[in-house]
Amino acid sequence: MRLWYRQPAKEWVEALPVGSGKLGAMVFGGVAAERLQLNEDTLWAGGPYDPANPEALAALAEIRRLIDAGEYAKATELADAKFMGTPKRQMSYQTIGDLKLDFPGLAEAGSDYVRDLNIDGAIATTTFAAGGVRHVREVLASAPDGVIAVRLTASEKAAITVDLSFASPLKSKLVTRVEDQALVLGGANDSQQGVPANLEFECRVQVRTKGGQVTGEGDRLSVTGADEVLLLIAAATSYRRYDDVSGVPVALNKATLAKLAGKPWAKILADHQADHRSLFRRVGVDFGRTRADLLPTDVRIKRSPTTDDPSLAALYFQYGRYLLIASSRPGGQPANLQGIWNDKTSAPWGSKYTININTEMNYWPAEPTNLPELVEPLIALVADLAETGARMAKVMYGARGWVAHHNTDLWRATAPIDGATYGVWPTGGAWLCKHVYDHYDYNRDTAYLARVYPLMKGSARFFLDTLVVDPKFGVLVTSPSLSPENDHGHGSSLVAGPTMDQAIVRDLFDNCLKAEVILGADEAVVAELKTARDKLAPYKIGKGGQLQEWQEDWDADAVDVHHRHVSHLYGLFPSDQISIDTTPKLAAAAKTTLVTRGDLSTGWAIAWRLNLWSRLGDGDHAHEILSLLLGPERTYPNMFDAHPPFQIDGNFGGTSGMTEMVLQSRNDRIYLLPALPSAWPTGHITGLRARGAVEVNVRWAGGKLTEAVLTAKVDGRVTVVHGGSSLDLELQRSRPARLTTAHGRLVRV
Ligand code: FUC
Repeated sequence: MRLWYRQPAKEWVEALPVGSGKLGAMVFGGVAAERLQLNEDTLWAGGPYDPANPEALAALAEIRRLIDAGEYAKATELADAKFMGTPKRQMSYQTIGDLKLDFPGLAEAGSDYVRDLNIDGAIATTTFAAGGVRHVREVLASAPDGVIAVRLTASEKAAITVDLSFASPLKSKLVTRVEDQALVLGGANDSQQGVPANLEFECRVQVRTKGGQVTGEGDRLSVTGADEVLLLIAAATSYRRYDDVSGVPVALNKATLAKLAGKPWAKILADHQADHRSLFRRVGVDFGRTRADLLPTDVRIKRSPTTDDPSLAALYFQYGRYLLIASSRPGGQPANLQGIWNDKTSAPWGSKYTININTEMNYWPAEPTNLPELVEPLIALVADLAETGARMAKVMYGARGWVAHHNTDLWRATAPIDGATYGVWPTGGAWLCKHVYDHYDYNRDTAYLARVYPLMKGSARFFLDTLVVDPKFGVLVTSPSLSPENDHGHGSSLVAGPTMDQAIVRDLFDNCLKAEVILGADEAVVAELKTARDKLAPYKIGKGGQLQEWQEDWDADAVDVHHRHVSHLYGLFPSDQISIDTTPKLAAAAKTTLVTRGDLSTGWAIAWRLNLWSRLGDGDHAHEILSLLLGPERTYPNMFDAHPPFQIDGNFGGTSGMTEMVLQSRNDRIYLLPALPSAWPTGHITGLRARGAVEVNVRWAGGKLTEAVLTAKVDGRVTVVHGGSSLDLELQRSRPARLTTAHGRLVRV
């Protein structure tokens, strides 16, 4: 459970990430100069803004008419002119900058150098020897204490001399000063796209030493001849909510640090590790071991395409869980496109929330790998979007309920952006609602469902108000929309009723109907939802035997038949509308589509294919795809996923995909080893979770299931499936049911 290296990081994607959910640092592990690149999850460009375009509603009917008339290019032109948000782009997530530690007297390189990230202990450590002195530098990001803590120690007394300074790419109001034993960087965020900068931030580094002297001068703070140095780094912005920037970062940081007065490193470390392990250790994994796991991590990644290294997959699996724990904690922001780690002021795709796949993928592993608390920031984001999106629905569509298109940011912008062929897609919020319901389904807390159901209902209301009848097929469809971000080859990507939309809206209506039953049904709402649901455009199989991406059989006409998005396969995964056992014909069509699309794609797109092939029950093919993800083209030396560039979704999608190989929870059943690859003959995963609040341990040997243990949090019935055999179980709360196989059939022992 360790990433380790024999040399310091040169590039950012070699540095090691630590995170408290709110604060993040990338640790480079330099000897003479250490660099900690810092992030705080609310430091984004801009300020509260409303991107709703008042001209949009007047253009809506004409855009729809052009689509119905097959004038897709003209519809796109009009949408680009009248239907996009103002501004047409959203705000970027921004870095605080670097805290630099310069060690005068130390050479570039030390001997016996090792740096590592222990993902079970959630701590990054750099050790080396220089001039007969052994140096140890440890960095952690503590959620309970709300700081990044750095400890510098040495084998000799008075051996630590270090100069601290900041380097930030932010320009506005930037001031570094020394205040008592602290180095303080204050400033403001950037304005972007004409949205004024409206956030202040502060980063405050409190220095504690044993022995030695601390002196401050100008924008540097120096420690000379100390036995030990402890840095406590707090950071905050004035962000309180998407519409409230009245926070006082100086006061917040001072309060955070005041609480830590007198708290020794040992206690900070112990509290941090207890907190991290209470989440991390819920799941144990073993896919087998080879000698390859003795090598440094960067070497393993490089060799992985040609070396049998199953424990690299296990490390990647757990690293995904580590990254979610480090980037998504209750009360903070959800994990964005780069989790919380970003060294730029204008990041690739703004390091935002891309909600036409990427943000959802981030959260695919959360429930199944037993980290349900970490979904809270995502649900809080949906609650915000239900507010900003209600205005968008009204202004742009004249509709009730709420809508979010393909991206959002810290300010919860919900307008179509970037260009009509990307942004005119009204189903982003509805997809997020699947996560809102799934959180109930995995945890079965009715009070929670009662609290969040209005969010789902509001999203459904938008579609009840805006679905239109397709003049050719007579079914209910979204329009205007698109199948993310694929050009159908008939002039644009704009269209009515792309398959994905129908599937997402079908899930939304179905989940609302389930919630209605659980919470005490409102018959009028139920009737309305049912009527609309049954009129939604159905799945279609095209002339090539493929699952159609659009209402028309256009798949072969698409501009890029190998397109990275596989949006129309949403029904196979993450949804379970299509499966090899319940809808075998549609599953076969989905397979034909997947074969045409091909395996090699961007990082997250490979990860999606991994999940899809697992759902098709083809473990060996899933494993081949996993090898593509783990190889050096799609995994950086620090194991961050390479789109390229870095995008964290592939990490999370990878963890989810491996879970799907071992356990699937779908169609009211629990599938054990549904896609076990022959490359992993013996292994286990313990502590996974299935729908219905059931914890599941799965063990196998010689490619065969040896034991499964199911422990439910609530009483209930489950059906467990393995190979060709199934078993109905009555589970009692907290009383484990132990299963094994006899003559190839599942039995309870
Ligand atoms: C979607 C994808 C891109 C990229 C971006 C962040 O637009 O199509 O590949 O992942 O999100």
